[in-house]
Amino acid sequence: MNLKTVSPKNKIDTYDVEKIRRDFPVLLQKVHGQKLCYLDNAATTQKPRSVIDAVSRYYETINSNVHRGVHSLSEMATQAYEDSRTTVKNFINAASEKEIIFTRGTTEAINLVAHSYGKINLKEGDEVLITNMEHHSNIVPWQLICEEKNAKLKVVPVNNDGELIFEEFEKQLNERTKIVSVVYVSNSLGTINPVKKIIDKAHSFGIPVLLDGAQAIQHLKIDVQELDCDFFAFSGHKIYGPTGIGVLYGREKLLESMPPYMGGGDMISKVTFEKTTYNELPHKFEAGTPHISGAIGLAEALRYINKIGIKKISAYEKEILNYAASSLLQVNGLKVIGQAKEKSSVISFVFDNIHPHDVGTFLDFEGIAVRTGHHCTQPLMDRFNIPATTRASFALYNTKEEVDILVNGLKKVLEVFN
Ligand code: 7TS
Repeated sequence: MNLKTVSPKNKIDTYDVEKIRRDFPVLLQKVHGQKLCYLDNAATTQKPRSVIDAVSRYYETINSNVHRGVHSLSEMATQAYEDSRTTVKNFINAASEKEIIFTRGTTEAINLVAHSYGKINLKEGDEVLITNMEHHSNIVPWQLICEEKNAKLKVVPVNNDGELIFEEFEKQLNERTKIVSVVYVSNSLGTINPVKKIIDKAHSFGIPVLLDGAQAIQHLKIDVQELDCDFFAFSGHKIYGPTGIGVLYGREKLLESMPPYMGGGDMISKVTFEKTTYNELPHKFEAGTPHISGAIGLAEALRYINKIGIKKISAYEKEILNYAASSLLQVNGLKVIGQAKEKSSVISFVFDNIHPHDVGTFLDFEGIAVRTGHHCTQPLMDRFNIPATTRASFALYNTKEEVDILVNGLKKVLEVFN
């Protein structure tokens, strides 16, 4: 990572972070009498006023169930829900709305693929390839289906900087590998994986690739056709949208070949007690009443991002990350876990003699929100021989002043605990 402080002349003039901050009501609050310094964005992001309003407006004006009523409200709700799908499709440049499945989040999206794709494609002796830096939601669903099918879960190791060892990935690919499932950006380390290289290599063996995009969608430009990935999963709440809504992108041909994941209303074409036929994509994978207001809120969040521009956001966040990396060098004894050359928006660190939970609790009294713990990546913590880290994670509204507040907070932690 570039540890240089970015000089003022490199400042992105057109990025008005103060104006952006005013769009987020939560950020105006005080916590323990201190100005809130919210640095837990990898866990969830705050919501702009436009998203909050879009959700309220839905309930105030067109609340109704979708895909069933002939009455006006139902038609309007259906239109708004399906328009949201189109907004998502355009945001990630999918080829068709049929490839956009609304889920509860990344976790449900990965479970859907593991169970549906796995059900028809995995048999005894087959392999599923993941990495040592996966979130539990990209480990456990695969373990469940591998156990059922007597298939093997294989893991690509990471080096001491927290980078995936590409040569090991290449070595582990073989004719038994039935799917590769990889995190795009690590939630614990911030490592950006070389996903294009991974996809191209896997495809040379005819193996499909799922990208866990939970920490990528809000920071990087995503074009699923350019990436050529087969599946891409993300959560709305990590990209300034509501909780309880997420997306599975899947290549149409693959989704067509896969059986339904859940059964219920809306996913059927015709039901008799003898046999049921299923609805077309994407509805085949959306059983039951969906999170209509969530989809509408997510689409509004994507419009908010589009208004600023994801590339501008990326550049600004990189500036903040570099500033944080160099500023944290001032804190005695702080050790950064994860020094990948390509990183995004996350810094995890430890102290030799102070537990991360003590660091997090102390910082909270200073108004600073960070996450402490294993971040649902216990195997990765084991790899670094640590139980937990303190993690600061940045979003489009964070400032260099907030990085300074974090550094000062950590200096106070040292005074108190050492
Ligand atoms: N994958 C990654 C890389 C994640 O960071 C997370 C959530 C998930 C999957 C699961 O997303 P969900 O929306 O379905 O829960 N990560 C975190 C985190 O880092 N702190 O809290 C949640």
